[in-house]
Amino acid sequence: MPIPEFKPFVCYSLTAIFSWKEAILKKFFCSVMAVVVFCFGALAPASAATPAKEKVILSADMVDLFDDGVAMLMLAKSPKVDLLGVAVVIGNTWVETGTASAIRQLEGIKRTDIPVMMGVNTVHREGRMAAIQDEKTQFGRGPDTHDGAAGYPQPKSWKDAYRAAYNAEPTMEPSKENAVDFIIRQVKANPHEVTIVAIGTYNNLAAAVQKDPSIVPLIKRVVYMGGAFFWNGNVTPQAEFNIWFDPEAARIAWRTPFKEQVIFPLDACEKIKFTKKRYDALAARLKDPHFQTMFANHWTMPKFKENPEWNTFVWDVLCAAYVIDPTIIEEEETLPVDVNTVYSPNYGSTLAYRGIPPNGTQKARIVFKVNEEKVWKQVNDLFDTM
Ligand SMILES: [Ca+2]
Repeated sequence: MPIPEFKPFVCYSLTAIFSWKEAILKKFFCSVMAVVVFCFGALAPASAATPAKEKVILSADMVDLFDDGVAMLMLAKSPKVDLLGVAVVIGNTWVETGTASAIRQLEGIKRTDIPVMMGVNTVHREGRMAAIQDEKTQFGRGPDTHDGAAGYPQPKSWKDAYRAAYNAEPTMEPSKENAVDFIIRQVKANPHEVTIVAIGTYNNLAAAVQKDPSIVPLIKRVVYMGGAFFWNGNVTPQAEFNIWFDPEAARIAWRTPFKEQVIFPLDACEKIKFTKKRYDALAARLKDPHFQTMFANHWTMPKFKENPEWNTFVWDVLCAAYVIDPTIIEEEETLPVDVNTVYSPNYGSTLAYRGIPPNGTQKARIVFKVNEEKVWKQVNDLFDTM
């Protein structure tokens, strides 16, 4: 195959000083140049075609090295993800506690460049935090007795929470920008590119779309952990914790006409168990004393000591694993979804309609099953780096 004619300026300049005997050499030189240019030309499009990193905002009720914590570390360390920031929200923890936890873990992986924003620290229903204890007697409870932030006093500040939990001084501060304003600003700066991963209560997201509805069509998609559709609840027989803690926030979020909503409910999450065996295997992978100490103080430890057969789940981890590798989903169905906000024993239960949905509901991809092996591989790989 003939090499395409190639006559760059350098070759004509050289011709002037080459003798006729050297013309053959010149021709050879130009041909080599043509091959080099051809090869670089071929390489350039390949490099330009490298998929852009997925821009992600994580809205989480952060905890140490479990659930939200592991999800954040997976996203922060994944070469496929650009974690724009961590928006802390009430739920498992008060925002002060969650902020301390996010900072402690980002310090551990030396990613203090990822901003942490303090977000909504209240729930919609007035007096709810104080009423949760009362609800137990009025409405009953499910197998999971977790009260989250309603189960302990609000810390005076995130720094107090940090010092109390880690007996150390933090090396980074949360951003001065509120989590809600951060979401609005980042979505506008990166239209159609931002995935919001909501794995606490949905208050940050609900507040953002209410404050500035113009961001709704600009959000690429929202990935949630929450709900129990064709499955029992955990904190009540019907309701799952993230929704139950602030059902009104969840209803606002799910009824927002986002381009895409993907929900990982208990229907998917409770098919993957976190056991003592799993804990031990992960503990053995950790090398950094920062995380070894954190994992040794894990909230599951007293539970495992009391009963080695006890197990729990890794809810939020599934959302992070999905963002990193969308092929983990094995079973799903797209249906209109809603949240029951009637203050009753079914407060916070979630509904998916195979019949006629109520006005105002939106469709969501409801995940029923993920590939367990792929999820644990991601978690194992993360722990190997820490
Ligand atoms: Ca969570």
